Amino acid sequence: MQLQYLDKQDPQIAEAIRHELKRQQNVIELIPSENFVSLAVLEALGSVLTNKYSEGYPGNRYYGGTENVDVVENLAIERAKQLFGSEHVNVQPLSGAPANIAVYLALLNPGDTILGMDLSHGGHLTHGHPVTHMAKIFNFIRYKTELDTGLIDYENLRQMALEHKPKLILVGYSAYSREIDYEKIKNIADEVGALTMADIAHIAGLIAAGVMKNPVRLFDVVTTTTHKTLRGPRGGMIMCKAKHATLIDKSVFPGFQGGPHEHNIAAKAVAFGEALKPEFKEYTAQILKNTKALEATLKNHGFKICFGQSDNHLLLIDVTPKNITGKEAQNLLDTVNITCNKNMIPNDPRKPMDPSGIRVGTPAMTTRGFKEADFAEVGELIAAAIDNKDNPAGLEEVKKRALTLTAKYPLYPELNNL
Ligand code: DSN
Repeated sequence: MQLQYLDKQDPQIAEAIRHELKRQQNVIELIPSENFVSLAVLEALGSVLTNKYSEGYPGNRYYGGTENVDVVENLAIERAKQLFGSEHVNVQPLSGAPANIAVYLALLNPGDTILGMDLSHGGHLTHGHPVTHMAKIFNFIRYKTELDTGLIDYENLRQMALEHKPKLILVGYSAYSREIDYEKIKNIADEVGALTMADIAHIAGLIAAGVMKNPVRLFDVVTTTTHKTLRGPRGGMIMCKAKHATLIDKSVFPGFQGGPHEHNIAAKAVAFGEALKPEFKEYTAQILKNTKALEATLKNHGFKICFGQSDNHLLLIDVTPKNITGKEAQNLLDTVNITCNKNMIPNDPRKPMDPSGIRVGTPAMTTRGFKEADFAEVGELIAAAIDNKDNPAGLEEVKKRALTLTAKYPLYPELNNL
């Protein structure tokens, strides 16, 4: 990897970067929120745009010399509008949590009630988990899924909305694998006079490509990160109806953030440009096929898939019937070059640092070129690793098979041996 300046000036950091490249090349990456950006995105991220301050918005900045960052930010906004069909876009949120917080602070007052999904049912920390600062400011109430169908319990959600009169109803999840009925949520919100917000961080790429339902035209506000299925740099974005534009923009800056990270916004623009191409639709369709292939193999091996099945890019698996915990499974899979994350399952009796489940997803390895047969093999490897958890020779065999798969689809070969 070409790190000519770092090699001379800071060899420790250069070495860590090289090791991370090797790690990414040699593992089957199944964390559903991770992906591999293009070299063009990496180039934009490492550009001189990182040097520039530009508080404000294109055409209306507090600093001089912003003519080039205005071009960059306008391109990011226009491409995002085209991708999602949004009336207004703010590309400045530094990531998903700041995007969500900026929306709450824009549209609500302290003490207002927000109805969001329970974390163990697939929700997200920033949707009002008691450990977050937002839970001290707003009154979060949590709805759940139906355990028998795996679907959101819309009738219960409606009853909760009627009882608690939320100002905002929040959908969008980080471990929930089913499609969302946005129309139903919108109807409930209209019945109680609530605003609607969807956090589509995980499925943004699938929505942009049209392989999952799009809430952007229906909902008041939609937030997302840009680095998951959307395959851009780490970052956030807010889309909203034109009537909320001023409040949202003022909330992001100057309300909550300072200078936008224009190198990152440039990388977002590059990724949005990639997502507008026909190949991206093929990529997202392949993500869905690959998830189904992985799901089928894991079901054949007796794994319990939470919510019944997956309609998107991820699977939440209760591993406890296999006499292993989520933490043990994550650590075991690490030893055979398969990376996933431990995860709470609905109504989990265990604790977050050693829960009952693992969460796996297909976006990253689909980027590398994996097809259904490869993901069927991944399912076999997960099952074989857990079956052989006390058999070092068996685990060694699984690791060899994992390395065969990663070698078949090289990652960033252009960066090797430079
Ligand atoms: N950390 C992200 C995820 O893994 O889902 C969400 O914030």
